[in-house]
Amino acid sequence: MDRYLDIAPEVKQALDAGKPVVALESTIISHGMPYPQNVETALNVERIIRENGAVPATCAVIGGRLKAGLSKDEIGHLGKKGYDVPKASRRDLPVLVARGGDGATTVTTTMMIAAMAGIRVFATGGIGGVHRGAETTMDISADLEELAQTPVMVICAGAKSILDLGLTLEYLETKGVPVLGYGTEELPAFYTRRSGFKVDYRVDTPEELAAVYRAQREMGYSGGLLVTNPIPEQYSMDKAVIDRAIAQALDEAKAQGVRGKQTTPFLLAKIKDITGGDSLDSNIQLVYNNAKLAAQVAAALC
Ligand code: PSU
Ligand code: MN
Repeated sequence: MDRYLDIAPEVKQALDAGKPVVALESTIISHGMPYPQNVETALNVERIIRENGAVPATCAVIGGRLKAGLSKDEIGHLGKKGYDVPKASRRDLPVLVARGGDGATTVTTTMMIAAMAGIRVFATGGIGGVHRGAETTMDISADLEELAQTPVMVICAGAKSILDLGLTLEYLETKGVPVLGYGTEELPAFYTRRSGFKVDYRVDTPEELAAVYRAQREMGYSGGLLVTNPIPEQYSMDKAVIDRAIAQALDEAKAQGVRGKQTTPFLLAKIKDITGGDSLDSNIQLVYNNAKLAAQVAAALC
């Protein structure tokens, strides 16, 4: 794997010295937010991780190289090119690497790169899951399979209700992925703190999260952990507003026959259009909140 992987010098040094490192994804940069807020947010996330005592490793594919840790210029490049950078899930990596292409890593491929580099904690916004209507479309995010097989702790704000959250939890249960609520018994729904679904366990401290991760490793599990961290109260959105936007986005996706890997980016962009700046602001704040917790957990693991 090392033949294909570049670990940034600062990240490599931290890993060798047993210091805390936090992985970050790049689909959120190229596909999740508009320019220039995407670049600004990505750089702020790195700063927050540093302020909390860890080294950030934003992951991507650049010129066919798997990257754990990007320069400011590389982050700027991914942000400016936006949708022109292909969204890279597990099935895309071999092609991008062979062709020397660029790719924005999803939760799946960021977990893969983190595991190759030896990074244990990864912060993001929301994960993919089982889509509504998956009983006929079979649209289930590769993120769930990756959580089942790759030993990385993913810290997110839950999942958007563009997904079927109940089926997503069922799938994770089948795959043996622990779903932990940080300071909550309820699965957060990204823009809102509540979803009506229970998580498996409530966990209240970074040390406790570190202990669960350690136990999982020491018992020889192959898969990862999902930590769901609710958006801070002051940034959470009105449930009725966001539910209406999601319903409208789902209707438009259906009417336009959107499918496959375009589904999630299409729905995210529509929701952003419908709700205007509000949802973007919430989105940014919940990522900051996850970055901070991830740095604390990474420190607790060291
Ligand atoms: N959900 C969000 N924001 C995101 C994504 C999902 O609320 O940015 C991105 C992540 O990179 C995630 C990917 O890994 O979309 C899932 O895509 P798919 O559903 O096609 O597997
Ligand atoms: Mn899909």
